[in-house]
Amino acid sequence: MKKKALIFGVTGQDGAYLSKFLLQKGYVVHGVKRRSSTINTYRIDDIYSDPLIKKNNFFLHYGDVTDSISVFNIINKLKPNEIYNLAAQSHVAVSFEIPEYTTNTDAIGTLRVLEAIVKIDKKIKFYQAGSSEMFGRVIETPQTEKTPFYPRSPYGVAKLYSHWITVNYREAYNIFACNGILFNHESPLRGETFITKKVVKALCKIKLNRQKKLYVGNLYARRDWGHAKDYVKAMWKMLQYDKPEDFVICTGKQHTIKQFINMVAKQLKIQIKWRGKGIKEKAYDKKNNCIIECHKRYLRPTEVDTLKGDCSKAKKELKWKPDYDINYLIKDMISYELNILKDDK
Ligand code: NDP
Ligand code: GDR
Repeated sequence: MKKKALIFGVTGQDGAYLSKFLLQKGYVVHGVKRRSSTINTYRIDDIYSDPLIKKNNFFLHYGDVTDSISVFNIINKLKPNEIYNLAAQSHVAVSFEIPEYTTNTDAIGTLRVLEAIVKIDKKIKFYQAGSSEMFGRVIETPQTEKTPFYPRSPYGVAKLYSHWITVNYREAYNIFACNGILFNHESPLRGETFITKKVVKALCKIKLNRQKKLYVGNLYARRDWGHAKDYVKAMWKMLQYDKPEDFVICTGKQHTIKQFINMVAKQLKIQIKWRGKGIKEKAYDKKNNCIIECHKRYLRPTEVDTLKGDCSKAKKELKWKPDYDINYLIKDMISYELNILKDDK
């Protein structure tokens, strides 16, 4: 019998990579998509045309983690072996604008899934998409599974609730529930408003004279960026481990936003020079045109200044390590973007 997986958040970046990964492992994959007025499945549409994936192994269902009825009914109907809860309002800056919705989805959404598991079948394994944002104003560097949390946004606080409710349901009901504490991971399928995608897309367009300028926020925040392809593998490994535990997943290397921009510019062979300080800092090309500016609209009420993880536990116990470094990540993102721009003249 093939294993059956259910993914909440299947239409997102990680949902797309995880679906493909599980299908290649021989799973039957079910995904939950939200109803929207425009089609929101572009990241997974190619699955249907992949000859390696048999058509009757991938199914989509309408649902929403803010709707207990849909959560219960889908789990009850499918009775999957594994559930991956990737559903979230995942943008940290946006969580300050819609804090109540973010909490309902990112915190109570997890409770709804866990409660359904306990009521329907305690043998269902559960993965919760936790975040390095829970470390927030970091208490120590690098961050491990033992580092105390200090979230700095409604998003981070909501994810922290999900972390602890997952631990609590594991201990109270003896279910196989794991928290991944994943650091930033990116890919060509990253949402358009996250900094890596925003920078890669804009600099590709600037290179081809299709855009003049990019506006960003804080250039000096530091992030530990990995590739989503590596990170979905870690999610799966957590559910195959012999006991349910929580794991930090990261690369252990950090860069500032400014360093990331410089690396993208270098790969695209755009020469840039930085001038000015603080919010007035700007980047100029070799003809002295200003191509990057900072704008206070992209600053957050409270910022997470630095994140750098230590994934020794995952390396030792799950035999997981990242295969891709930041240079490959940037190369992958650039080549995807240039390909789209080539077809989109
Ligand atoms: P995305 O924003 O790309 O995807 C989020 C997914 O959740 C989308 O499929 C979205 O649907 C869905 N979703 C949003 N709200 C609801 C809801 N109310 N009910 C059901 N589904 C909903 O995020 P990523 O793929 O990057 O991340 C996956 C998960 O991992 C998220 O929970 C995120 O918070 C977490 N995470 C991500 C990290 C990263 O660096 N990428 C790091 C650590 C944690 P739609 O397409 O319709 O919007
Ligand atoms: P993050 O990712 O908040 O870490 O959350 P994001 O790419 O949004 O920001 C990273 C850092 O870049 C700074 N920044 C900007 N960010 C955006 N989005 N736009 C800008 O113009 C800009 N300029 C500077 C930010 O201030 C921040 O310091 C991501 C999400 O995927 C979460 O869901 C996930 O949990 C965490 O990563 C780990």
